[in-house]
Amino acid sequence: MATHDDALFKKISERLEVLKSLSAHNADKDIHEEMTKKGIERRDLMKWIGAMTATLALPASFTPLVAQAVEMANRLPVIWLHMAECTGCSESLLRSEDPSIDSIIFDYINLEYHETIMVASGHQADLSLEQAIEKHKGNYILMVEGGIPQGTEYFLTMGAQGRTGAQECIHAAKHAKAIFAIGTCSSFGGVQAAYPNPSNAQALSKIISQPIINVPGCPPSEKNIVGNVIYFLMFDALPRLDAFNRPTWAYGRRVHDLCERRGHFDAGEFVQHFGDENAKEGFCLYKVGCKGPYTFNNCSTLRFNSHTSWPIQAGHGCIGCSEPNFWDTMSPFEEPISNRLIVPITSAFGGAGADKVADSVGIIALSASAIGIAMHALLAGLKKDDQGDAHV
Ligand code: FSX
Ligand code: SF4
Ligand code: F3S
Repeated sequence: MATHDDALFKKISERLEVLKSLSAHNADKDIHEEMTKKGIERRDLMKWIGAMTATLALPASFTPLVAQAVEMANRLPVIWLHMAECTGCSESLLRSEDPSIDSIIFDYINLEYHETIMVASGHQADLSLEQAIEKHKGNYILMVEGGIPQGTEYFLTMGAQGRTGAQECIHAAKHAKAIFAIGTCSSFGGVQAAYPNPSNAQALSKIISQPIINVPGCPPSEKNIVGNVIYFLMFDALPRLDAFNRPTWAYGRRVHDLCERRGHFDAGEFVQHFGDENAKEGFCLYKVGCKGPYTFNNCSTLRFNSHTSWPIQAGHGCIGCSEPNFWDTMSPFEEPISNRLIVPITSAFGGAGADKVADSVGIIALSASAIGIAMHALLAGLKKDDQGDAHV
């Protein structure tokens, strides 16, 4: 093992020792027993842990550390707030009908407050939130789902005291150890913030001033939510982030890079219309609007619903759901960007112009490397301003 890995291994081991000494929520519970109760065999969990180790870009020799972090997930208090959204992020994770390993682990953490699944309501719910904040001051992770209307209070008030969403976020963030914006709405505004954004919905980063880890996707995959929890348990620190504050272990590559239809893209084999012969052959969906070349996410390898499927496998192109402003910049979703008259300049990659070239001189000319070079050049040119917003 290299020296760097040795040092990292030691650091994580020390962190896990500290975790061991902390009091555990439901201390009588054991993650392996919880898995067995839900019909998950030990070897399936070990397989999941091996895959998670690789997903987090850690060497295979770190697998036992990831296993320990999973066992100690009940040491981590989490407060989860709901803002303006469809609750798809929670649903992606909790799927009570057929719980996945990810959802069982999430169930096992110390989820102190989550409005969708808790019994309390009204004053009782307010009290639960206050008690959770007080009890875990400085130690809890705050997860916020949904966009947050700003300056237009009547669009989102919550709880018995009628606090606005923004007030609730500011209040809960004050004593959080780390803050995750779960989903595209919380990370970037999402569907609420789509033009004309009548509720003036904003990203969490516009509401609070602390550092935020964005975990976008509409919804994000359960692996990206749980992976961040595991990462935080092991490192007690923020992961490496990209220009949009997304962890690079999850959002470091484009959907297109590892897409199962990529061979067809390279060979110039495209679905021309939904339902045509090429669709039956599983050809590339670029010409029916796939935005995989412009979208940074790991769905092509991790997939959804316990690795069952993902949008492109199901036959629809990627709509770019983990990118800022995707409702405005990536739509119409079933047309390539080149078919538009105007490319909005607010897009992260707006104006790349690569597709225009593709459609007029033949898609093969738009080779993987051509798009890759364009994307890397644009990303390298992204800067963060004083507010931490990335722009070209
Ligand atoms: Fe829905 Fe979450 Fe989309 Fe938003 O996911 S799946 S609208 S990202 O906040 O509930
Ligand atoms: Fe896959 Fe879309 Fe890229 Fe085609 S354009 S290879 S369907 S990501
Ligand atoms: Fe979203 Fe595209 Fe993945 S639409 S789920 S980023 S394939």
